[in-house]
Formats: sequence, C-alpha cells, structure tokens
Amino acid sequence: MINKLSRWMHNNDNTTKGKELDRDNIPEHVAIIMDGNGRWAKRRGLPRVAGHRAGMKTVIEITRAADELGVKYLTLYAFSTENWKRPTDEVEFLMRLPGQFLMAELDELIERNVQVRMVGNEENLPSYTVQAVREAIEKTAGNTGLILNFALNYGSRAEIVNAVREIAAEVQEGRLAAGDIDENVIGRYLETSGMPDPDLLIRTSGELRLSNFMLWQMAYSELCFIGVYWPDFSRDHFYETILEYQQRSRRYGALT
Ligand code: V07
Repeated sequence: MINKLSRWMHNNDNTTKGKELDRDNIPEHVAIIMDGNGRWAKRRGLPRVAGHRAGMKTVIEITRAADELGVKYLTLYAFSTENWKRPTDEVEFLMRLPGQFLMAELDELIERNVQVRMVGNEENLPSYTVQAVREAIEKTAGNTGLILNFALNYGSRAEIVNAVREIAAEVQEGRLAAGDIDENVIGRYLETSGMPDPDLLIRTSGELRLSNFMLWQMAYSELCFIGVYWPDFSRDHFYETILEYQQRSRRYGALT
C-alpha cells in the first residue's frame, strides 16, 4: 500500500472505480494537446478567448498534479504553427497568455522547483511573448524538479525539416558521414534533444488526431483521447489517463 496513491472518482464509470495509481509506474514524460477551449466557451455563450483564459487555470492545476505525482517532463501544446490562421484578435490574445500565466504562476513554479522550457520557433512570436518566456526559462534554469515544457509556435514537420537541414550541413562540411546518420543522430537535432520521448500523449475534447505534434517522438507513446474540453479537464481526469496508461502493456512492437 505504501506505493499506492488513493484516488477518488466523481463519475459513474465503474470500470476503474476504486483502482489506485501505481506510484512506481508514473509516466516519465506526459505530453498534452490542450484542445476544446473554444468549444467550451461557445457552449457557454462566451467568446472563444474566455475558453483560452479558463484553459490557463487547467494548466496550473495539471502542472501541480504532475509535480505531485512525480512526472519528470510535462509538455503542453500551447500554440501550433497552424494557429496563426485564426482571427488576428484571437492570436493577439493568445500571445499575451504566456506573460499573464507567468505573472500569476512563476512564483509558485519556482517554489515547486519546476524548470520551464520551450520548444518551437521563437521567430514570428511577438517580443513580449518571447521576453516573458525567456525570463521564466532563465529564472528556473537551475531548478531540478518537474520540467514544464511549453510547445509554442511548434510544428513537428518543421522541426524535422530543420533537423534535416542541420544534419545535411554537417555532412556537407565533412563533420558527419551520411552513413552515420541514425535515429540517435536525428533525435539530437530535434528540439527535444536530451528529453526522453513522451510515454503518454493526452488529447482532450474528443478529436482523434496528432495535429503535427511530436510525430518523431511519439513513435511508441501510449495515446489517450478524452472527450472532455480542456477547461473541464481535472486532476481526476489526469489520474484516470495515467491509470489507463498503467493498465496497458507496453511492448514496443517487438514483443507482441
Ligand atoms: C495558452 C491556455 C491553455 C489552453 C490552450 C490554449 C490557450 C499557458 C501558456 C504558456 C505558454 C508559455 C509559457 C507559459 C505559459 C499558454 C498560449 C496559450 C499561447 F512559458 N497557457 N497558454 N500559451 N492557453
């Protein structure tokens, strides 16, 4: 019992009711596509941006939960390269959220020994967004707890294209032989270099797509899709997805 975490449920799903999380099998890296904020707002007759603001509360709550469970890496898809196609006022609002979030939450993150990181392209982001995120990265660089990794202006194919260009340049300059390119080399040129691949991907709101998120890195991830809008995603839903992860056998293809 010492390594079990008691859980409680607020749904009527008897299939997992009463089951406990195994504290010795917490996923090291959890990645989340935080989807459904706009629909959450629409359902309430609110503007889409109200959903984004509500979604920020979920970010801090799930960060706390991940920290308390001992998750080592939490990667959150906050803004994709596709999101630029949204109306300019919505994009403008979204770009202010990193600064607002950090203004409200950075002290707690520091108290929790959380290290903030970012993956994605800083170019095209407004300077106030980059400054806020950079400040948080610098202030938490020495922290040794949960790594809270925001994917901001991130796209997986663009990340792979950049890696291929850099590797090609190394080959061209004679520093690397083409035949020495392997999966480890490619991994080192991705923005997630040094991080383990996600063990668990969660996507909220019921959409069943990866949407250009960490395609290389998710080759073996357990995928968990939940039909709850991100602002409604709770600590209990998070426990539920981790329990689902623990109940699946992870065989990496070879051992089936
Ligand atoms: C954003 C809130 C969560 C739901 C998804 C869309 C809206 C937190 C951040 C953030 C990013 C970087 C950082 C600190 C916080 C954020 C954007 C949107 C663009 F260093 N939430 N959140 N960034 N939403």
